[in-house]
Amino acid sequence: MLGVQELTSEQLRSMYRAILLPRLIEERMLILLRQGKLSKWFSGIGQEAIAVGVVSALEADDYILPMHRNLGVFTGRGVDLLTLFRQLLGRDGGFTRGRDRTFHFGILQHHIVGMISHLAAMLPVADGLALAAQLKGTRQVAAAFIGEGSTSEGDFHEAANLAAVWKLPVIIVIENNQWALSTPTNEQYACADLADRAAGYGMPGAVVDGNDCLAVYHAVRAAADRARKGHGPTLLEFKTFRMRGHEEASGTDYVEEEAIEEWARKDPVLRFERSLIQQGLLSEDDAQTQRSELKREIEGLADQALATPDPDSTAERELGDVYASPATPNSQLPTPNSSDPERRYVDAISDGLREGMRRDDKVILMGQDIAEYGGVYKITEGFVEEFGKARVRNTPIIESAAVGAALGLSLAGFRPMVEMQFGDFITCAFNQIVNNVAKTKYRWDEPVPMVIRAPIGGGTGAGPFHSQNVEAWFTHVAGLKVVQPATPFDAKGLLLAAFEDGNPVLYLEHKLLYRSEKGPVPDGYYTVPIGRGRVALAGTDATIVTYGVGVRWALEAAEQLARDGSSVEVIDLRSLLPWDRAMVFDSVKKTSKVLVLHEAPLTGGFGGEVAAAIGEEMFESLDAPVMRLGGLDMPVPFSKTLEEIYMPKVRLPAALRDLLAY
Ligand SMILES: Cc1ncc(C[n+]2csc(CCOP(=O)(O)OP(=O)(O)O)c2C)c(N)n1
Repeated sequence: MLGVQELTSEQLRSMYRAILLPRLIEERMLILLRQGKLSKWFSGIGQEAIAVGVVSALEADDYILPMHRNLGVFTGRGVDLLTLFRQLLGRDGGFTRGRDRTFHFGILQHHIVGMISHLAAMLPVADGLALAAQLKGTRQVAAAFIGEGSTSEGDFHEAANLAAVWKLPVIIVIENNQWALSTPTNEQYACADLADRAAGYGMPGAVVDGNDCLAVYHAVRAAADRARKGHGPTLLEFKTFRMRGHEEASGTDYVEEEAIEEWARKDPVLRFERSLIQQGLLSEDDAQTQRSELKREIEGLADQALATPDPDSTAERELGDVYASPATPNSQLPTPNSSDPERRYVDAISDGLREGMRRDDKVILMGQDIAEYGGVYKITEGFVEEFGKARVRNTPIIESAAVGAALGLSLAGFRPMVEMQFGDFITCAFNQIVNNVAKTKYRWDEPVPMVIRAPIGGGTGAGPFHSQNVEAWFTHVAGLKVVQPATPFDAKGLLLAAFEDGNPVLYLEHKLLYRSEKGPVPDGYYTVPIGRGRVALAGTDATIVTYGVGVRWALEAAEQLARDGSSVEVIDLRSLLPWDRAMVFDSVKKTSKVLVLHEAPLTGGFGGEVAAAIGEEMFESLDAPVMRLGGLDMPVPFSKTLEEIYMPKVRLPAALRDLLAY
């Protein structure tokens, strides 16, 4: 065993207690599981040396991102055990109040950021936390746990690469327990050791005995020292063994008995205990007394937790915790003034970003080619000169890790913005957005202020992968807000509102409008409240509810019809999640006829939501069925002539005539 001499006997004895505690808690949990008092358990028995070694080697304010077998991180950081037991048993008073299971939560007070089920999703978050430390100039590091199986996930590679490129103070802690559910390592990866990959990312890597608490301690200590000196990340592969089934119900039939016996002889708790006894730092009696005392304490806590009722709540309370309340609720509705300077839509976005960055130095921009190059649409041109490279950051081509890193930054007090180079590529970040970013506030009550900007839409002859409208993929996701401005005024005001909001806001900007839409945009700071629509044109005979480029088409069509004596009202939703139901319902009450229009394909489009709500709530005001018009249910074609066939614009005049004539 390495380096015993470098730790005081006091430290070694407290490390013994630290490794014993999770083992004994787990043993209790396994009994509760057999008694049917616990629904599921992912055992970390045999792997405790890694969690305990990591916690012991790091400072209390270093971030740790544990996974499903790392009870030792929570106990090691001294989290309240009764709350933890209530959490593990799914009772009221647990860290998530019954909203998520076992270790799926963070406690920022303890600098722990817990997992989501999606494997590897927390690695990019560790990058963001480490970046926050780098930007603030603290000496904190972020250590992220991951199983060897999960190193096959894309997020692992994106995050490792990003950490290396940005020299982030990150420690990647691979727990190689040789099984990923039932899959052995030779069916998971083809390199000899996962630590070999480190060289490919440009960081040091090492294989470490994961059943030796002190070996773990020293390896992590060295990696942390390196990170604190600004030398960047380290990848540590801890060899260990999963002694029990993937989770208790699935068993270990596929594991050879000899392997289990061999690794039982290397049990990290017994090994550490024996070594302390051999060195005279612990007596057999001492060890026995500690075990008995801890067992008694654990039993008492488990009984107390079991006596706690199941979570009790109401729909209102649960819904009320999905979003953070906006920092400064906006009640006034600003409107453009014709004396304001005229700006293009693209310049209004740029202006809004600049205002947002000037107002709050916690706003950090990340995206592909956004720094010196100014972004593919030149929205951030000149930003590096004004704000510096630390705040205007080129990322590698990593949509998922960029969003994950933004989550980490956000948890550490920043207001990040990620620019998707094209909205279509947001699919590569889907998991981070819908599972990690959107669900954090509800699960463990930590707000995630951030903005994701995405240039979307067709009409530019850009083909199936640079023309899509992505809103419906996200308006289904509680925890996100989704906006889509149609005018330069709203483009700036909604962007500033998105930064102010305190929630994750997806800001969709239509590429066709960038340089063709112009209008008055005030200088300085103003916000357009999220969730409020706008009557783009008042009318009496029918309503078109739309957003984005649809507003332009609707206004053109309404103008055409006005010549024939029909008066069409156009509602620009501006915000899709949440959307302005009251404004839409008022308009329907007035006109009794409504058409919902969007560029995205019709089936499953956001218009279906609006149409359904009108049908449910306004049935008695309607003089015609609610009509919907969207793009054809097909990919957006490349050729301009084919793209015109796709676009609903060509079908709009006829649809409106039908509606008016109904
Ligand atoms: C993205 C994703 N795919 C699949 C799963 C299902 N799953 C949960 S744990 C697991 C095995 C993980 O193996 P490993 O990363 O080696 O960690 P270990 O469980 O061995 O600690 C799988 C396949 C998941 N949770 N997330």
